[in-house]
Amino acid sequence: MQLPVYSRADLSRTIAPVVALLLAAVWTSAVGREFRAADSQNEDYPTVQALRYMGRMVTERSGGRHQIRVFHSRQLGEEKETIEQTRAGAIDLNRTNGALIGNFVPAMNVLAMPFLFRSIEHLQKVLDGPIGNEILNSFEPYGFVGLAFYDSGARSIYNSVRPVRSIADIRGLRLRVQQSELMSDTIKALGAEPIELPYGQVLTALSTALIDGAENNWPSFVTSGHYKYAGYYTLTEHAMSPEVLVMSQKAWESLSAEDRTIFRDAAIRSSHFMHDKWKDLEQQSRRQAEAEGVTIVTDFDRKPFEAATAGIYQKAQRDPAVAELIERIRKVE
Ligand code: GTR
Repeated sequence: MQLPVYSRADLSRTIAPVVALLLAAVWTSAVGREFRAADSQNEDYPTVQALRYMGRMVTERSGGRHQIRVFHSRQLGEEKETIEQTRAGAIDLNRTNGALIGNFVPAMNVLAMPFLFRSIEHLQKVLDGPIGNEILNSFEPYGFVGLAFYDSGARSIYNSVRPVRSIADIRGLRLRVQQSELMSDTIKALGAEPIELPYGQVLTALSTALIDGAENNWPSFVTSGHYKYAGYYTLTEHAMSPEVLVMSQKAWESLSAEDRTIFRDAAIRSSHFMHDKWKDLEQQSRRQAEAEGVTIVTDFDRKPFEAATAGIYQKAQRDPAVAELIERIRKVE
């Protein structure tokens, strides 16, 4: 048998790319780098603090190799765009709301369904149990890696026109919603006119009466300044979509197995760190809104609100996987 004869040039042509690849692998896992994290909330918001906490932990555990640089207040763009950039690998980490990432990850959209959870405790039980874990593990086919859930409480409707005490009072109000078909459908089902706007445009839209109101949790309502223009807050608690921290596939693939554990672990710890801060801010925000004259409507009949969203379930349940997930969530005691 004749063995092929390689010239020196042939050999270096074959070996050079292999060596380059090996060097790149050693380089990325040993040298480390800065990871860019996006958050649409303001500098001191609990999710932003949690990302910083995670960053400190990652730096410490990686022996100073990796850093997380947190871009808060939509410095990297509005949420919808940052999610797209994360999917493309241009942003490494993104703390986003369930309703927004739900445009890509079907199970996250389920978590944003109206009146799905009986209480925050019910939601927490689902997220902390096997279903939560399965959902976090379902991100990869859509281009993300789910790392941890963060608190977001319940979302309620607020407006500047009148106190909403019954479903009839919502009729005709122009309410801003997140850029999500599900959120638009929900508000439409309740009889209002949904207006999809990025978070960063809501304050101006309220102050110029382009919209009558919006819907959000207590901390967002207050820290964004919306409460100054929309003095009627009704505790509809119609959605409890949690926040979630995702990593881009590209960044994830650049990590060694050991570093992946460091990131995952730090993300989970950061969500625990945030939990207490969240509870405090929720109470504090509600107190502040009340003290500054916001009318809070708590006595109203939720039943007609829930009944009005039945069509959303009919539509979603056409997908058997979604129907099954909804049923499993409802059964969690
Ligand atoms: C907040 C959430 C943000 C953003 C915002 C919104 O509760 O933390 O990520 O989604 O709602 O309404 O746009």
